[in-house]
Amino acid sequence: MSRFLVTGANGQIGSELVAALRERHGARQVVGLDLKPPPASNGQPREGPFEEADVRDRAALAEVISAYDVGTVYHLASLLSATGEQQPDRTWEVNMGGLKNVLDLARGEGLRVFWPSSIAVFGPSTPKENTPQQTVLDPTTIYGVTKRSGELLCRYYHRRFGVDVRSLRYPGLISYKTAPGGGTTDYAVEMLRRAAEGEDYTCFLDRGARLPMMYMPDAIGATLDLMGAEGEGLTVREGYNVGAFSFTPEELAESIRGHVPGFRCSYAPDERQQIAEAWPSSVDDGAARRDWGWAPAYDLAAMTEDMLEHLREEEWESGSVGA
Ligand code: NAD
Ligand code: AKB
Repeated sequence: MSRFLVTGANGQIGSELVAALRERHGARQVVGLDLKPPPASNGQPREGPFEEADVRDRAALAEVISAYDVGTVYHLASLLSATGEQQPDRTWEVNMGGLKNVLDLARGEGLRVFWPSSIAVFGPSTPKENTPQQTVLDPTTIYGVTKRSGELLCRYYHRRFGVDVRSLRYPGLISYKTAPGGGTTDYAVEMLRRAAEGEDYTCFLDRGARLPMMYMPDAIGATLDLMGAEGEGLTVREGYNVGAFSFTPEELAESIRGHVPGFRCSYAPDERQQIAEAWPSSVDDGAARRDWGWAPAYDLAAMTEDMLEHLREEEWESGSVGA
């Protein structure tokens, strides 16, 4: 069986996707790739193969794909929305250069590709509530520009060269295993972590900034389900809208107080508030539900409970609570 390659393997999603794929297919079948070796603590089985490479380096990617007989690439390596605004040139080079390299190699080698898009493709003129699959796309960040451009490139490579490339517009993802890497939605993970540590939190978004969010087990499930679906049934090759639940920072703080009664959150919005204001509050994911059976398992209450339970376990294991 040909192998799976996950780029950006050390990241918030990559670390959990590598573990899930290794669980399904065996550790040797899944190759992680990132700029640096994975930290010991990120949950990836240590025995699986890992390659240090930059996705901007097409020759290095080609060598890894050939050496491991890779048949499917999960191409996650990217800079995110907040980091992207600090480094727009690098964001274009990594996000677009990396994707173009992967798609060109896929075209030559007949590889299957998963590439994540984002709610960052939407902008101020997009309908905010229940945002349709097909709508105005006017991103305001360089990250959003690379996601929309990437969507069009994926659709083009599928139509023109027959590349089997599939994509999801992930909302903000919430997880406890690996810290998020420089996004606007990262506040949610930060808030939950501080609450689990018994501390207050100052939020960098305003109390009313409502954004679509999803718990990581649903995101991993959606990714694997989309890649397991029959290709004929897929009507969207740019990036399926996938929704789970939406909340404001104030609503998340309230949900946390159901488990941590004294928890206090204050608000000091910074430049990330502007990014959040351009994104939708909720998305219409009817196409994903119809085409490949998308249905999330977690809502805000279930996510909050599960996150706090795991984060508190971590605290006890590290000895920082009750020490
Ligand atoms: P992350 O920042 O946690 O991880 C990205 C990984 O890519 C990092 O480990 C980083 O070292 C690696 N990387 C960066 N530049 C690289 C390069 N030149 N070569 C090789 N590796 C490189 O990001 P994430 O949250 O895991 O996101 C993964 C993908 O999912 C990205 O495409 C992101 O846009 C998308 N996405 C994420 C979210 C979310 O909430 N996490 C939401 C929407 C879309
Ligand atoms: C970010 O905030 O940049 C990401 C995303 C929604 O793409 N979490």
